[in-house]
Amino acid sequence: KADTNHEAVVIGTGYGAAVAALRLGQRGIRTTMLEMGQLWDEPGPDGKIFCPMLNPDRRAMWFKDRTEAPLETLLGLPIVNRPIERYAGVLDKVHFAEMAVYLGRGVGGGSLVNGGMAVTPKREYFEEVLPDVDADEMYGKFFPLANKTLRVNTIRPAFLESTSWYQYARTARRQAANAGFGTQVIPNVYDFAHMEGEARGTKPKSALAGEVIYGNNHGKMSLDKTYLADALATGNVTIKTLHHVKRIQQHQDGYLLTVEQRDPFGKLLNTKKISCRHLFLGAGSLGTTELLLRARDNGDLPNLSDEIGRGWGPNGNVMTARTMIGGFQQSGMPVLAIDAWQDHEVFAEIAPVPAGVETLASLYLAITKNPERGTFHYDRGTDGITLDWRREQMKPSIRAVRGVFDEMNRTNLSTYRPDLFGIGKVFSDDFTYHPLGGCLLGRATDEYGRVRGHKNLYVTDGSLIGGSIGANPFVSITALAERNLSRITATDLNH
Ligand code: FAE
Repeated sequence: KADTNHEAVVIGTGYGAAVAALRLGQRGIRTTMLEMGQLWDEPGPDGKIFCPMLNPDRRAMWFKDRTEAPLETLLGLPIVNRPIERYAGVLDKVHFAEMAVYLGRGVGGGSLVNGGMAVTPKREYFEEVLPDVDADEMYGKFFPLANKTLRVNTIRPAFLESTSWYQYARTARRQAANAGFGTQVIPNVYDFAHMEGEARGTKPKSALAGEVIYGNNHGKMSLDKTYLADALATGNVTIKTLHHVKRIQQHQDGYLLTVEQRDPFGKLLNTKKISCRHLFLGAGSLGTTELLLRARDNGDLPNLSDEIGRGWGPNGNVMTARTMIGGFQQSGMPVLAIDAWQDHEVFAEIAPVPAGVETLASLYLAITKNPERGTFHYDRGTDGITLDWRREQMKPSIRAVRGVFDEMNRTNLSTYRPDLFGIGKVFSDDFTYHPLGGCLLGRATDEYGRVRGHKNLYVTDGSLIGGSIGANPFVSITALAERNLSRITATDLNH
């Protein structure tokens, strides 16, 4: 029997989902969020919620036999990753044929595992990517609102310039300047007052203990501390965890969901039917696109358009590293980026290698402008999705990255590191942290994320943005969701 009490259901608890839940809750609309991952608020036997970066355990990854950290090797040796028990851990790596995607799993989605870099994209590029969105309104209203609600803050200049924990970033900045490239200080959602306390020894260490991709035990203002806490405080929002939405069907003037509830070891506890009037998809680029493709191709939502699945891209992500003395102390939260967008179409975050030892490496996650796009397809055999994306589609990104880092190496007498991404590989172009697209705004949906072909069905996450945004994406995803929800709550849910 269907659980029919739901006025609105939000699938997922990442950025887009969290905005939807807060704004619906504030309007007095009873809203249920369904999240396949766990709520991360209970300490394990070691007293910590998340596992240590350098000694990971089952909490690290989503049902894997071994950790899959992006730096696979050190000095060419496979010493970074280790066997773990299969469990509903916090970081997932989803493998497609020629591209892999890292994702956060749990209440807060990607905010639990990401670097916290809160970048408002360059207006010119935003207008190029989303020409039908009013940029005045975005830059005047919704970007400031997103930054404020996410509790974005900026490192104190005196701390950045003096602390040993950012020597790696200062050295990379100087070397970028030698090569003629500018850098920028990047705001973050990590609480820098907490970080300064960590450095003084008055606050428990998290960023300064190298924590990031397997979760931060302190300091990080992830969504569970901001948008989702505010949403719950309205009294109208509830979150159900370890609830995986598998199927969406049309049901009267709303939707019927088939949801699998599991325990953290993967055992199926219950298969539920939940019906609702308004359905918001915030399951991320992969999750939302999969649900809609399955519904379209199985005939559950037959009016969905051919646009579903199209326009996907990895935000031009390329990871690379050079030789450099970085210091053995490195904060896990990046605060500087090389901005070579104007001449080279590269925006590269200066990333830490928080190994606790001197690795003689300077690491970068480069975001590049790459016009190539991929397409998702539903595969009836596996009941999953495939991604039509070929390795060679990263060629424009590699060319752009070479334009910056060949010059960095030439002027600073450094070399690429061939021992970090598998032996001999200097550019890691087969994974992304920034999946974008699959249900593009204005194509698969209308200009506000209303899915074309089915009423009361909305997309609110990174799948709306067509493959590239030229900066780390979560501020853009949040601000766009704010814009869309402000319209949708005023017009579609006004009662
Ligand atoms: P997302 O945050 O992925 O949330 C989707 C949620 O839906 C997840 O909690 C899923 O578990 C859940 N879900 C999926 N399918 C289902 C289903 N069928 N049923 C129930 N629940 C489901 O989506 N971005 C930045 O701007 N700055 C950074 O510094 C940064 N660093 C990153 C570092 C790492 C290691 C990673 C992985 C990502 C990073 N990102 C960064 C990217 C950023 O986290 C990402 O763009 C956003 O999290 C995407 O937000 P969405 O709302 O699209």
